[in-house]
Amino acid sequence: MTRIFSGVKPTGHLTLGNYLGAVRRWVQEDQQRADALFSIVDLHALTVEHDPARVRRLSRQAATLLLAAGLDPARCTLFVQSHVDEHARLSYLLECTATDGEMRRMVQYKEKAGRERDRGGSVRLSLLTYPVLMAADILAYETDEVPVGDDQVQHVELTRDLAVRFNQRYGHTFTVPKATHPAVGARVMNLQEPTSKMGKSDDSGPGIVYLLDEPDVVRRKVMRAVTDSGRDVVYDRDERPGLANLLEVLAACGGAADPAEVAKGYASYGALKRDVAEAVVELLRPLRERHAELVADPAYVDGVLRDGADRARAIARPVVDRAYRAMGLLPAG
Ligand code: AQP
Repeated sequence: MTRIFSGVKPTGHLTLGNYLGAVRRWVQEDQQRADALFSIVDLHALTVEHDPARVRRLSRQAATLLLAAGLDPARCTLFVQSHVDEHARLSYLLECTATDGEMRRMVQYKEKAGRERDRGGSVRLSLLTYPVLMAADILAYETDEVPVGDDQVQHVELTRDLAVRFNQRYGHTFTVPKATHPAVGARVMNLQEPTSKMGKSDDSGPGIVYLLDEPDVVRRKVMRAVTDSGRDVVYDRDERPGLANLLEVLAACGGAADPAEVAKGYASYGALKRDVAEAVVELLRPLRERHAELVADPAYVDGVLRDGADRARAIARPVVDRAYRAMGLLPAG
């Protein structure tokens, strides 16, 4: 059976981008057809300035939201990354497989390190090495497929390179995974800055639709989305990124329709925005309702995470032990 691994970082409240780019497909497709593991990758949230209490809170909230979105513990494995030591164990071996040049080429590193430095802050070493930890997340589970948004494709490519290199050098140890991504919704853009990704750790609240936003807040954010001075509704990602983003969101909310086709149904920006707002509100309504129920039952969520970590550990331990032996580390007696 195909093995799938994917994760979400507790760096902020989950967004519409996370849902359309990743979570919806985890729920509707991946957990139905494959042996799927989904992780709250909390170690990755420590690569930038963080508040410990907030990371803890966001980890629990992400788990609750993923269950509310429809992840079913009977069909998939949901767990917190730091509950399974194998991720950190394998990460070190992969640091001994990767080169520093490879790490410095990662686009996310360059962007985030640049932002940190512009703010006058220091750059944590883990920001440079985190793609290796991500590779460990994936390789520890003999993963075949990694469903991700466009922003993570480069990291999955790195993971493939590391797996191939390790296998060639030390003998076949890892499955070489591949990235898969949704046709529409692969990159939802910030409503206020439509050339930037809608990222949950950004500060620009009005441009980000959070899954737990009240319906009126969603409507306000969509109605105020930045577009352009044109009048006709046409799909052009390069020249009219704000409008294109709205069309893509509407297409993604309705399934897999082509945004250029969606554009043909509109004569004004106002009508389009109103429909986008209502489509997003309706998309999120059941999720918000289920989330409210689950919040009232934290013991259930804890139990799911405990069982998930047990299952994840049982898969990862033998794979990582094998990698230790392959690299020449003496097994404990
Ligand atoms: N805007 C997006 N459009 C489509 N897919 C997206 N994803 C994230 N944002 C979008 C996908 O959601 C999954 C989990 O994402 P993540 O937690 O790794 O990243 P994030 O939400 O982008 O969080 P940050 O902290 O704001 O990320 P940075 O700052 O690292 O960009 C992934 O499959 C991701 O592709």
